[in-house]
Amino acid sequence: MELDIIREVDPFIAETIEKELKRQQNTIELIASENFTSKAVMAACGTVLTNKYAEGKPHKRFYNGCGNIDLIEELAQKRACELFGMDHANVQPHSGAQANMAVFLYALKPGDTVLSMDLSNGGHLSHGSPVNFSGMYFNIISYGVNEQGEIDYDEVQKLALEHKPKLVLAGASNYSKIIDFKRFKEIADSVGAYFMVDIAHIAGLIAGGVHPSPAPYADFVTTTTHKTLRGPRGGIIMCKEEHAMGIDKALFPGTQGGPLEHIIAAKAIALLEASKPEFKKYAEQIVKNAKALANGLMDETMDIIGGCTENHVMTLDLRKFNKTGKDIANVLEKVGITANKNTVPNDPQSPFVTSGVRLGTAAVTTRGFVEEDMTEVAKIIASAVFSSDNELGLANLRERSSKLCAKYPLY
Ligand code: DSN
Repeated sequence: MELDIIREVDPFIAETIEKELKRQQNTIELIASENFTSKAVMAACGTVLTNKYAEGKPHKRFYNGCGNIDLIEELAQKRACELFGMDHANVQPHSGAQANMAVFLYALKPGDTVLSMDLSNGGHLSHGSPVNFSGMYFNIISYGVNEQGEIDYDEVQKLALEHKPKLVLAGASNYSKIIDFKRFKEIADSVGAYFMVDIAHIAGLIAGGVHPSPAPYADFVTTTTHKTLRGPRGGIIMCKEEHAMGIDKALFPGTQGGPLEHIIAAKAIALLEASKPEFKKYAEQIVKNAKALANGLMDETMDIIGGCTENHVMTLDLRKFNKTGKDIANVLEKVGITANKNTVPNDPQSPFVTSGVRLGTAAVTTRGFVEEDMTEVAKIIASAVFSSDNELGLANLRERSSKLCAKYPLY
């Protein structure tokens, strides 16, 4: 229906969206940061709310005519606070990176020290990478992971005492273990630092009760809404009440302009969905599927960093096969599996090549995949790694992927 409307105006865009729909339907999506929203979430993104300017916050806007917008944004804020147990929520960040930027602007002065996870060890660009504003304007001290893929909390404590950061940041883009927020908070307290947690990857797992919550400990919690939380693309900042006004100002006018109220409506819907008992089952199944995938891969002689996963994500370590993440991610695409190349700890390859592939189970779990399907996915991945030069073999594997996709229709 919507596509027909688009087609009348812009056939190329309509046709390309249709192709993308088919790609998503006929691909096993293992990118750990992607998911498939509900139709209700998606519908909200295409509404008249996109027409409205609403700079400011509910009931304190710079434009008139915001009565309906206020109701929607307030409800989204309330649902975020209730779901994650935080005092205050700002639902306007356009993305996780914008959410993080606003916290940095509020909590730090240029040159202040931040202790955060190194990007190549599983951190995030906006946590202090030299190519991001966070690494350009602040003094970043990084912690990493050991060969088991685990944060060494004693090392984090040591770095904190040595460098006296003003902000300690927990949270990652590629970390497969449960994060000990209590321990991080003790470290932050030991040097009088703020404690910030970026839960972008694990927000849905926290909402579903399968990962501990940082709420009792954190000054600031940032997240994206489109990963395990299964909402529209966007971000949220939550914080303790004492920081609420400063955080709001740091986002607008500090770093953003007009909020995307159509996306905020979609966030409200996703937050409602994430509060339902079905979502708890979904979150549990994400973790079961991740464990089944990791075990399946190891049964096929593949290496997983840390030897297991405790959440939705894992890194396939290709070093012993002398293959690169870049090549294998491309081979996987040929067999109908989408994933992304990713560094392994102490990777000998550059970040553009890498020795690993990151795999996550949030999206396939939304489709309905269960453990036995993940075992088949593991077999397809392993066969693709072993027969990466055999075009006929790859074509057969593509068939097996298509069969799995057909078992769980999407949209
Ligand atoms: N793109 C996100 C991810 O893949 O984890 C990070 O920004």
